[in-house]
Formats: sequence, structure tokens, C-alpha cells
Amino acid sequence: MNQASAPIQIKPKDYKSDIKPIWCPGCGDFAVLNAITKALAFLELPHEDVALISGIGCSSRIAAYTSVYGFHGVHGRALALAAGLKVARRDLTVLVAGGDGDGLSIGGNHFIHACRRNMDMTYIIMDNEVYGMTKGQASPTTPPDWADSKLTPGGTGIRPFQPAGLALTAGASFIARGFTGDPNGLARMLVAAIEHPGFSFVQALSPCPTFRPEQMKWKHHVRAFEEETTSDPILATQRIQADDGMSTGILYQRDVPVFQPGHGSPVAAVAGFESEFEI
Ligand SMILES: Cc1ncc(C[n+]2csc(CCOP(=O)(O)OP(=O)(O)O)c2C)c(N)n1
Ligand code: SF4
Repeated sequence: MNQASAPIQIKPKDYKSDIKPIWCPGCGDFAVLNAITKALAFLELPHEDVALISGIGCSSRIAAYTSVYGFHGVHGRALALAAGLKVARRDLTVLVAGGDGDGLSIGGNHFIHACRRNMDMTYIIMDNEVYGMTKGQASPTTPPDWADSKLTPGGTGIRPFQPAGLALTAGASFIARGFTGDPNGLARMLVAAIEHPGFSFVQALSPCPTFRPEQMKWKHHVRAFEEETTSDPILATQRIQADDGMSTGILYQRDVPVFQPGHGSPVAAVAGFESEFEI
């Protein structure tokens, strides 16, 4: 093959921006960034065809660290922004990313409705079971007895969400759990998630060594899910409930009609709406 016809090889590093991450040393979010860039390079997606939308939090900084289109949004509203983008630009590959606080506390309502709506996008929650950016408050995935927080001395006493179970109940059509200690496995999972038509949810177990140093032991507990991916929601529910939340793999995948409304003419729509309020 001569040089003129040789395919252009996009490398993972080509998807990184010039902005250097300011995450703490050892933060799991570095591996998520690497997994995303590896997945994009594997799929050879042109930069201008991809958008990464995030909320607010340490993990949500990720939008600034890639060279695809990005929007570092508002706390808990990444999925709403992404839905609007996907309505207007259905041709884009839309990735959405943020923390467990961003996606399951303030953004929890958007999360469940995004699952049932099934628009074609990939949502990555970097789950460190804590609010990292605001210095270590409990999140909806924090274990009830985690006591190293001044705001919740003795622990929250509240049972945490099981994100995969929540996504399944809410109607997500692709559910996976990965671990930042296995960035190649996470990248493969992201390739499958991006290729899946519909709402793909990927929970990335991503340790926060600063506020949850004990999570550095996760590498000893995480293991691959023994069973094959299922499309049966009852079986998936049983497996998720029987698991301790540390098994990784694509837990559930099912073909469900994708929701993709046309955006029509927004100006005409607003004018028609306003006319209803004329006195
Ligand atoms: C409307 C609003 N409420 C609260 C905050 C403060 N705040 C910023 S980040 C954050 C939580 C971050 O935790 P998480 O989403 O889990 O991300 P992490 O920092 O752990 O990656 C909070 C409460 C905010 N920025 N905006
Ligand atoms: S505080 Fe935790 S989540 Fe935030 S950058 Fe540091 S290690 Fe990562």
C-alpha cells in the first residue's frame, strides 16, 4: 500500500487535549480518560463526530481533557444537556460522564428518565462512593457505615443505591460495570456501549485515594462476572442482587426501540406556544 492510500491511524493520545488533568495522584479517573480515548481510537471516530458532556465534580472535569467536542455543564444536569444535544445533532456520538454524586444525587431524576427514554448515548458514572470535589461527603453509593466524614459521624445509616439495579429497573438497555484497575477491559466495554443503539450505562468503579484510601484494596475484590451477558431482565435482576457490586462485565443488553425525536423548528414551536398565552 503506498503512503497516499494508507489509512490514517488515530491514536488514543490524539483524543487528549493539551490541558493536563489536575486529579490527585492515583485517582481512578485517569484510567477512565485513558479508556475513553482508547475506545474512540479503536472505533476511529473523527473528533468532530463526538461530544463529551459532563456535570460538576472531579470526575466531570474529564470533558476538558479530551479533544472531542465537550461541555462541562451544571451539577447533575449532564444528561439533560446531552439529551438536548442529541435531539439537535442525532449524527453525533454522545458520551456523558460524571460522578456518583452528580449522576445519582442531584442528577438522579435525570438518570432514571434517561434510562427509560433510551436515547442513543453512553453514560459513564465514575463511582468512588463519595463526593470528591467537595471534600468527602457521603454520596448515594456510600456504604452506610463509612464513618470518616464530619458530616455523617458514625456513617449515614442509609442503604446505598445499587447503580446497575437502578438502571435496570428504570429501563436501561445496556448495563455494564468496569474497573479502573483494568483500563483495557473498561475500553472494550466502552466500545460495546458506544456501538449499542440506545442508552448505555457504564458504572466505572473508580477509587478516590484522597477521601476513600481504603478503595485502593478494590483491586483485590474486583473480578469478572462469571455469567454471559443476558437480555433477560429477571435473570439480570437476580444476578445483580446476588452480587456484591464488585463483579465486572456487560451485565445486561437488550434491543429496545431508541427514542429520537425530531427537533423541528424551535422558533416556530416557541411562537406557537407563546400565542396560547396571549390575552
Ligand atoms: C447545584 C450545585 N450543588 C452543589 C454543588 C457542589 N458540588 C460540586 S461537585 C459536588 C459533588 C461531586 O461529587 P461526585 O459527583 O461524586 O464527583 P467526584 O468529585 O467524586 O468525582 C457537589 C455537591 C454544585 N457545584 N452545584
Ligand atoms: S479528590 Fe478523589 S475523586 Fe477528586 S481528584 Fe482527588 S482522588 Fe480523584
